[in-house]
Amino acid sequence: MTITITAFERSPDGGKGLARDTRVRWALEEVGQPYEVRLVSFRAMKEPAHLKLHPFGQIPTYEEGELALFETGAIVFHIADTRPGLLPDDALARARAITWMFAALSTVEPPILELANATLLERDKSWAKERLPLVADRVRSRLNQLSARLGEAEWLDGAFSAGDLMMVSVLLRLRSSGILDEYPNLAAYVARGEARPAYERAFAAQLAVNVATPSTG
Ligand code: GTB
Repeated sequence: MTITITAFERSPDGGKGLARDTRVRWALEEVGQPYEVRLVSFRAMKEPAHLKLHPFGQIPTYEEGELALFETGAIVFHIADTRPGLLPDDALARARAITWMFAALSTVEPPILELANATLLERDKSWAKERLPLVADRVRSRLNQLSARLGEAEWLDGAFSAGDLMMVSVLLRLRSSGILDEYPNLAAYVARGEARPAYERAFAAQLAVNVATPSTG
């Protein structure tokens, strides 16, 4: 059955892989599942046809036969749950890998998004200079804990899993801040993720879209 995901017609990052279709592409590449991509403009995302697929008018979405999904957590979980390669067979190890997916999305990603918003959207506010260090320290507080847990391990819990895929995807958003480099083991962890052939294919595919239709903004 054909799988179709949606992605930005022109990503604001110009193809740095930070838009969230990259993590879905990565999951599909890890399990060897071919997919198609429908590119959508910012305007089309807010129109009824897309809102039927995604109630919040965002990308990515995922369609497979009668199934339509939104939210990258749900999409990556579905891919990992229905194809071998991203979740262990052992029930307990599987539950732990899923826990790391949730941890990435609900504990580590929120302060990182706050930092991105503070840096990109709030920088000209009168209070931005005072707030930014507080927001950055909230990120550091999570990274201190994550770094301590990862230690010198290659991945978060045994073999590479959907939990690592999601955590690396979330941490990648930090790169331009320089904060990731304060944690050599996390920087190396992210680099290991990016070096996976499946990630490289996913990155190249999203870049090709943005090279073909570069952002004018
Ligand atoms: N919780 C949802 C999920 O995980 O699927 C969040 C989806 C989401 O934030 N989608 C964004 C979107 O559609 C694109 S990925 N935004 C348009 C809108 O809301 O109108 C977020 C994103 C966008 C751009 C960059 N960038 O340029 O660096 C990075 C990340």
